[in-house]
Amino acid sequence: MSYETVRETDPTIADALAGERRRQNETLAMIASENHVSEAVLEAQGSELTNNYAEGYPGERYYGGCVYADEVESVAIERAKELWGAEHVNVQPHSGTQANMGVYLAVLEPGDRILSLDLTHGGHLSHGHPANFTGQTYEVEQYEVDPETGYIDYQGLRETAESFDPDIIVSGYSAYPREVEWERIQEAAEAVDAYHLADIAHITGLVAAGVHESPVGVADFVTGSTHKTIRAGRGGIIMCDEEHADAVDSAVFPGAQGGPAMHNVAGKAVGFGEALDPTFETYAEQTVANAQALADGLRERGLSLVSGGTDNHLVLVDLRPSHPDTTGKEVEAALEEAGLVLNANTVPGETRSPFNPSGIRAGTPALTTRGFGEAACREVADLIADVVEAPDDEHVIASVTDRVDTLTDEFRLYD
Ligand code: DSN
Repeated sequence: MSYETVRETDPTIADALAGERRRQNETLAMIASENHVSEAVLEAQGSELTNNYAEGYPGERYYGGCVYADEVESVAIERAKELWGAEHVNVQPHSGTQANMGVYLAVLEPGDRILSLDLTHGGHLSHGHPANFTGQTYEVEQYEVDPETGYIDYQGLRETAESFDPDIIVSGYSAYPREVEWERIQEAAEAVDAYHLADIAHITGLVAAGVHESPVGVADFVTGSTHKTIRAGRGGIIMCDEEHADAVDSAVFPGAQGGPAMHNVAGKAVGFGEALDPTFETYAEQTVANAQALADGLRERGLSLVSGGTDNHLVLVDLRPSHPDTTGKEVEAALEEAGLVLNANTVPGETRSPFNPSGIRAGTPALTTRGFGEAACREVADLIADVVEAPDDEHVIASVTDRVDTLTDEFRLYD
């Protein structure tokens, strides 16, 4: 895509758009929740569907002029059903949080009880954090990871469920590097007659490709986002059985949202189509292999990983054992200076603040899209370790910057 037309009318924004393209091309995106979509998805997202008001669902809109919106949304739904094997899919949520909101509105009343993983242990704001509508609308209790292993404490979850008696148990996480045992959480939910929402926002693509066990058909509701390990552009998605279809659809529209962002739904349709190609499975497998290579490299350099490694697309480094005086924010800033973009993250048993926590989170979905394999990810592990060891050393930052430049030249992104 070129920004020539924007440049004619709005040079300020054209400069910012070109700058962002350059930034993505010339740095390595290792934020575990980010990826790079194809030019086809970008084009669909920039289409005239942004002008269309399609309140309602295909064939049942509140406005005229929805003939192509109907076609696009129906195709997105059918492709999603094929990818994840769900009976019912809603592709309208604007984000993963909006998808979760749709589920809560569908089955909870204000004051009902949510049991979810603590944010500092890998959970998400929309699972009941006090600063989020969920923490303000519902009563929330949290489970944790086992402090020794870093794995979900399934037994603790079960015991908390029995004492707290939740209306819904939320599984699926934002900073959890291990495979999730959906069945065990489902058993806990059934034991206390609660719904089970599996939020697979981070691993939507891994699940679609069969690289991570699927909660579809296990949990009552599965939500996801469409821009992390699947490259379908920014947005959310809800999957459920037919019995919950009407409640979910009404909760999304008119319950939580107005008109759908049909240009984004078009991006989802195109991205889902790309994910149905057999090459997507190879991409997902490589994403996990790359995360494991990254984990191996970091461990070999003496860094401590929550849970000791990874089964998915991300690693979570706890800086405290190896570098007790270095914070996640310092490392994030030094790495960004060198062209490696990831985020500071809380770790289980966090002793600092969420804004300046003790860990860093790194993911491989975007690197894998660029064509990285395990050897390049091992090299990135070395670069991260170099910076962690000397975040204030300008010679180290300069040397890492040179090596990042070589990698971005070798693994090219957008033209
Ligand atoms: N903020 C996203 C993440 O980085 O995990 C989740 O919504």
